Parts: sequence; structure tokens; C-alpha cells
Amino acid sequence: MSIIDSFRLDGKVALVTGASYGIGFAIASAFADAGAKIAFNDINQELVDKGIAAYKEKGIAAKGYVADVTNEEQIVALVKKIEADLGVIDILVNNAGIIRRTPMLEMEAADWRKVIDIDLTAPFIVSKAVIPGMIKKGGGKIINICSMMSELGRETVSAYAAAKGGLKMLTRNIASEYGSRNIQCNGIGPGYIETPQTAPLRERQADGSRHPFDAFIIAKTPAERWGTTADLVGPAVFLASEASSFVNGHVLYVDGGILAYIGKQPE
Ligand code: NAP
Ligand code: GCO
Repeated sequence: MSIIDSFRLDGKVALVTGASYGIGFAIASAFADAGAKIAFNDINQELVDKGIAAYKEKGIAAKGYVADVTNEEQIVALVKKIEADLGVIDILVNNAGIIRRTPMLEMEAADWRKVIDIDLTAPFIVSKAVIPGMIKKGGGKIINICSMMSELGRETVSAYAAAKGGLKMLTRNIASEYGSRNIQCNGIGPGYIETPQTAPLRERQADGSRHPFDAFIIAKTPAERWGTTADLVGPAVFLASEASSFVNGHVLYVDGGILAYIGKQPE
């Protein structure tokens, strides 16, 4: 196989969770571009229909399904439907996620549990449903969408950071437990990316100036810019392809250098 062909995904079946838009949509679109058949889920039919239309606009015949990633029964049924429609899943991206930005002392336990449920327990549930098929097929790829908060804390995101830190360790554990079955499980740790999830952090102020957090991130990023979903797709295709068959348990940070940088020094 040529080195370029080792990055292809021809004939592979990929499931990307929560991929009607945002990072998941970009990754699934890139997988299709590399030859994969695409399945995605989202939380309601309206979102799934929006996603199907968006994929169609890009010439991608993605299969969309309504399924809540926290609901084990729905996920087991989802995997069966995908196997019937497209075949056994070769590539799983645990992308669906939420964030709650609330000071810890003001955070309700119910909100904490919701974030942990979607951002950490759901990747466990979906991976558990998909791995048996991968084992039968002789191998597979799992990519967990981690975060800067897999490594760093910050005010107001206690539940999210705990979940994404846990997701880094779940990634390493799946790698450890199923590496012998030719399953590689890795993470992608996006930096600060322009999506609906971070829109509140980038809103222009009344006087037209940048949001204080926006300016903060620019000062913390050597690349001096927010990331875009396009920055994530090459690393995702790499981790989904044969080119990464000996990469396992790794979290690939795609952050423009944030984790390497103390921050812009005072002039
Ligand atoms: P997003 O725009 O909020 O999209 C998240 C997707 O997940 C949405 O389609 C959402 O549906 C779906 N979802 C939420 N809960 C779900 C559930 N229970 N079942 C099924 N689908 C569900 O987020 P994003 O910015 O694309 O982020 C995607 C992933 O990257 C997340 O795991 C996030 O933590 C991670 N991440 C994002 C950034 C960033 O800067 N944007 C950086 C690092 C990591 P709804 O529309 O109904 O919410
Ligand atoms: C926040 C942001 C971050 C990003 C991402 C960074 O409020 O700090 O939403 O958490 O979403 O996870 O990698």
C-alpha cells in the first residue's frame, strides 16, 4: 500500500456521534472525502434532518439516526441499524458533547451529572456497543474528542474538565484492553475552535470590541487565532486510517500550540 493510500478510508463504515454540525460534521465530511460510508446520530429528528441536508449539499449520502448517546438501549439499537444499513462499524468518533459554564459552588449536581453523562459515560456506552463488531471484523478505530480541559482547568468548567480528563483515561484504557484485537483508540484534543459551543466566548461586545475571553485565547495561542473545524480533519483522518495502525492510547492535541505556551509576555 502506498503511503498516501494508507490515509484512505475506502470501504470503511464510520459512525460519528452528534455530527449534524460543528466538529463532528467536519470530521464526518472529511471521512467521506477519504472514501468512508458515513453514519451519524443526533438528539432529535430536526437536527438529524438538518444534518442529512447539509451532508447532501456536500454530495455526501450520510445516514442519519435519532439516538441519545446516554441511552444504552437506543445506542445498541443504533449500532444494529447501522450494521444492517451500511455494515459493521470500522471507525467510531465519540464527538457528541456539551458544556456548562458555571462556578462550581453554583453548579447543581444535576447539571454536573448531565455533563459527565454525555461527555464521559456516553463514550463508554457507545464504545461498548461498537467494539464487539470491531473484534469480529478483525479490528477498528475509536477516536474520542477530548479537549484542552483534558489537561488544564479553568474557572466555571469543573464538570466538563472532569469529564474530558476522564475521557483521556478512558481512551488509554480502551487502547490497553483491546489493542490485542487490533483496535486502536486515540483522542483528539482540539484547542479553542470556532463552533456554536464556543460562540458565547467570541461574541462582540456592545462597543464592538472582542469578548475578553476571545482576546485571552488569542494571547494564549502561539498561532494567534482560534481554530476552525478544518484544522481538525487531517488529524482525524490520520487517526481513522491505516497510517496510524501503531498509534494507540495517544491524545493528539490540535491546539495551535496552546499547551506548549505560557502565554504572550507583557510588551
Ligand atoms: P457542538 O457544536 O455543541 O455540537 C455538539 C453536538 O453533539 C451537537 O450536535 C449536539 O446536539 C450533540 N449532542 C449533545 N448531546 C447529545 C446527546 N445526548 N446525544 C446525541 N447528540 C448529542 O459542539 P462542538 O464544538 O462541535 O464540539 C464537538 C465535540 O468537541 C464536543 O465533545 C466538545 O466537547 C469537543 N470540543 C469542542 C471544542 C471547541 O472549541 N468547540 C474544543 C475541544 C473539544 P445539540 O445541538 O442538541 O446540542
Ligand atoms: C471553554 C471552552 C473549551 C473548549 C474546548 C477547549 O469554555 O473553556 O468551551 O472548553 O470547548 O474544550 O479545548
